[in-house]
Amino acid sequence: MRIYHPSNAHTPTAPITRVDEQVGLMEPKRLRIALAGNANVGKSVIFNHLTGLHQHIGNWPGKTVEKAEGTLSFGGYLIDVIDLPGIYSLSTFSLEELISREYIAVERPDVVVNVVDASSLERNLFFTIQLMELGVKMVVALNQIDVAERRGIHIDVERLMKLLGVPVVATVAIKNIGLHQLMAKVLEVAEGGEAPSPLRFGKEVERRIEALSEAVGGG
Ligand SMILES: Nc1nc2c(ncn2[C@@H]2O[C@H](COP(=O)(O)OP(=O)(O)OP(=O)(O)O)[C@@H](O)[C@H]2O)c(=O)[nH]1
Ligand SMILES: [Mg+2]
Repeated sequence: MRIYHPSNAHTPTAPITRVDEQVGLMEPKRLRIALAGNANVGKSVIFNHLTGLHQHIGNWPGKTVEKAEGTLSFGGYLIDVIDLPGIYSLSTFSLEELISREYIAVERPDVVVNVVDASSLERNLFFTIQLMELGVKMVVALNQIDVAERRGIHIDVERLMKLLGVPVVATVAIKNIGLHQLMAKVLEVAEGGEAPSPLRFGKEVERRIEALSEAVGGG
């Protein structure tokens, strides 16, 4: 098992190519990805690194919440990236949460990049588990590991990945560390990966869930 430490991190050798640097006449394959997660985890920093000047900032239809879309070229794909609004609280249904959930569940992006704050992992994983329940292909960006390390929090990335059954890539977005690896993993998942299996909650809870879904006609 490999414990993550910043000294293991390395700046990517091959830079992420933005659309303006793209060459060749072949029609690129298209992909749609969404950055989703709690507020203040680093989604917009990642979004800016990936898309640079190729951004369009508007509003969600009929809402006052900002909508940021951008494009990047990576690994032969033209990738549309959407920076979803951060989820502030799971106890209240905020506008941001509704927008994010609806986009993921209805628009079904090819891959969801769930950005989590490594220094508040427990709180952040609530949303990760909810995403897993939606059955979308996903990759976890374990961001702000520099902050976690400074607070003495060491995360075993391999173990987390095994426990969740979802790929996890450690990143320090403000230093552009791990973003190349993150995008490589996104492509891997888009091309061949499977959506995560929903978590099993134990016999008793599962039995009750089954009874409830039968009662509401879900079989
Ligand atoms: N130390 C450190 N700071 C980071 C890292 N990533 C982001 N930040 C900082 O965290 C803060 C929040 O980053 P944002 O990208 O705005 O977060 P967000 O997820 O888009 O937040 P919302 O839009 O509110 O949902 C900023 O002050 C960033 O500079 C990181 O890897 N390390
Ligand atoms: Mg943001």
